Amino acid sequence: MPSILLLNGPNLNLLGTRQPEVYGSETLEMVERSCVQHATSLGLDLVCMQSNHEGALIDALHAARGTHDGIILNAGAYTHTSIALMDALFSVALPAVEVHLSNIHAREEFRHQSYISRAVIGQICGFGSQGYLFAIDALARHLSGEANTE
Ligand code: CA2
Repeated sequence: MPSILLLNGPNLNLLGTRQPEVYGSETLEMVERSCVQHATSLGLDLVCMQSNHEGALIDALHAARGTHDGIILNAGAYTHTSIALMDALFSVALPAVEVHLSNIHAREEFRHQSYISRAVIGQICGFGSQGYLFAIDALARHLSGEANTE
């Protein structure tokens, strides 16, 4: 069974506790549960992890090589700053989808830049937690060879 790593970055452990108008009212646990359910329904295994630490996220990406077949990453604010995370994504050479709950392009200027987007097959943003489900669909298609993404 193909396996996907769902990786969430800094502050996303606080989902559902503040700023529901921006990030929704579901907790990370709720989001992860529906992702596992959706992946299972598509015949995929999905493993979830969250960290507030850049190095731990990089370690998780390195460990994904040989363990998982694809990656879904919401790197939180590291999206806009971390060349190290971008390099780690390139180095593992697994298909990855970038997800953001909010539409980062409609927000402050500093959120428009994503280092992560250079290393992924695509970016999904602005659809709240549904974006993770879209990312699972996209990876499922990609892994099955049906998609026309590289
Ligand atoms: O829209 C997204 O998913 C973001 O990756 C979320 C990051 C933000 O820095 C990015 O620009 C866009 C922030 C996550 C903060 O999450 C919280 C959730 C609830 C309460 C407080 C923070």
